Amino acid sequence: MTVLIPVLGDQLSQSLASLRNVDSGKAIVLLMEVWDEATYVRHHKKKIAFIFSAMRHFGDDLQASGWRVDYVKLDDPANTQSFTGEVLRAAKRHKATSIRTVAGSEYRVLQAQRAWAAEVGIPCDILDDDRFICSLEEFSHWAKGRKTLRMEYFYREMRMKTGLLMNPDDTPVGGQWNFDHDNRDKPASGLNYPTPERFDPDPVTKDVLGLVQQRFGDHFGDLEPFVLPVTRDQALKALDEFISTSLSDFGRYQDAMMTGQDYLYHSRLSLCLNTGLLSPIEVCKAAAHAYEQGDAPINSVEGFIRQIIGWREYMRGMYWRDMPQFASRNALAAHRPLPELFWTGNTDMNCLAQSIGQTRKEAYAHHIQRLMILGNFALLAGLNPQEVSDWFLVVYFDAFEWVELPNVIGMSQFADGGKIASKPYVGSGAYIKRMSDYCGSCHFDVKQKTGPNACPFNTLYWDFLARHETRFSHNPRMKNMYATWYRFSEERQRDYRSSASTFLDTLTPASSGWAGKP
Ligand code: FAD
Ligand code: DLZ
Ligand code: SF4
Repeated sequence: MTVLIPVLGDQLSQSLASLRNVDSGKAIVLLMEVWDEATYVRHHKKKIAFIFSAMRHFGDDLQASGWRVDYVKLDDPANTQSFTGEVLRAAKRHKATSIRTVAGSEYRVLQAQRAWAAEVGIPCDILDDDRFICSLEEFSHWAKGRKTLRMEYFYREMRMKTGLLMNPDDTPVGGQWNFDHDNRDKPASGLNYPTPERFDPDPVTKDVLGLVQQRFGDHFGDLEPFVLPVTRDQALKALDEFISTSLSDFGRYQDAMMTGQDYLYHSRLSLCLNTGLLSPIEVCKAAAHAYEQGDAPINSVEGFIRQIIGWREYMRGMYWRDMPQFASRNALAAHRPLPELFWTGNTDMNCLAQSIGQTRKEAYAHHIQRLMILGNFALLAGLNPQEVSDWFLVVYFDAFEWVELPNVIGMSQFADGGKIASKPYVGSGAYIKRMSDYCGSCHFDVKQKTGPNACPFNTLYWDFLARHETRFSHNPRMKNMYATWYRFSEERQRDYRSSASTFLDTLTPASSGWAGKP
């Protein structure tokens, strides 16, 4: 009797369901580097390097804990380069009598796993991924019968379920569920921004860097410097460092953007969370502990915990509720091709150039850069949401479809018709000027409303509202915006729209191939 336990690249946790309650003497853990996964979109080089290095270190850790590990490297000549091919081959090699695996986090992968039993000809047990706080069943139960599925109500349930920041009488600590109104400070110069810890590559990572440069050298993004945490110990260090240097100011400056400060007070823990190096509950407990010790204020700790037990869990629930249709939703009928500038960063719009430049360098941008610079621009410009989604899937180190797609198609592009967001996240140049230092060194003038030097966000903003008047003018949360639009003279309205149109004509569509999809 040999049980084969395939562990995927985002399941790198020794407490994974498939590794529990198994006799390790009768099991083989299979880790596989496969071309199919590395190229279903042409991921950022840093992301591939991170995954391979974290997988290789995880394989070593498992072995040190007494597991028999079969690790298939990308350049193994016998590698079939697909999950299914490798499971089939390993099942034969080890004369496996059954397969035990945790459900893939993405729809595409789960479909493949469901076919394994038939293809290999032995039983295949697919276990729920219980690294999440809310099971998919529990999410369906919460969603059942509700007219709208807003995150805020889901989040309160998760607070009660976990007991995080809760008083013994089931009321929220601090007397409120949400402290977001305290979390809108502008960036400030002269602040002592923390410098993220650098994890210098060890020989395992150096090997991977060579491989990635050789095999994926034409993918988007800079491979080096590579200083990401790749082991559980390093991830725990990164968590400690965030809690001690950044958490207390996380809330205040959560929405701020500043040139040269890629991370500000953000945690950068998304890739460790999404790949299993850290668990969401341990991260939230560490933050709650800092609050209890008086080391971080409630607005920061509540805001941080909400992102994880609220947004992160909610996005996963929404993804699985609506897949596979979710991926092709385009409620606003947006068809403009993705412009080349998303790949090159060559644009006179400084906010876009900064955010894309940083993305190329770090495979990271923080939430407001993704939502209110890149996503906002894509939405206002009417870019095709599927092309936008593919771009996001390629460029960020934390991009896995279950979390990327609902954030892009739902939250950012309103392409789900408003299931996730009650109104589109759009803003003019005034918002970007308020929350960043980008406008000061921009070719465009954020104060100009129309004409060739006007900030494109200003003209595109009004053009978007005019384009979608029928859909949004009755939305109670957008009434004030439309009231302003209706106060403009017809001539002014025409000026806005023609300036927007002139700008949109300057966008060159991306040459095909960057994302890697046909
Ligand atoms: P912090 O600001 O420190 O937040 C802490 C943690 O909260 C994050 O690590 C993350 O796990 C969680 N979190 C915060 N916001 C969200 C959210 N909206 N959805 C899910 N989790 C959240 N996140 C991804 O993990 N993968 C993606 O592919 C991804 N794509 C995005 C695309 C768009 C258009 C937008 C608007 C957001 C996207 N996000 C994605 C959510 C969020 O931007 C990132 O999780 C965050 O920027 C990661 O950086 P951080 O770890 O420093 O986060
Ligand atoms: C992202 C990624 C990449 C680039 N390569 C691999 C790989 O070679 N082997 C692997 O097991 N996982 C990889 N991953 C992560 C997977 O895409 C992720 O585990 C699945 O999408 C889960 O649904
Ligand atoms: Fe961006 Fe407009 Fe500011 Fe330039 S002026 S940085 S385009 S918001």
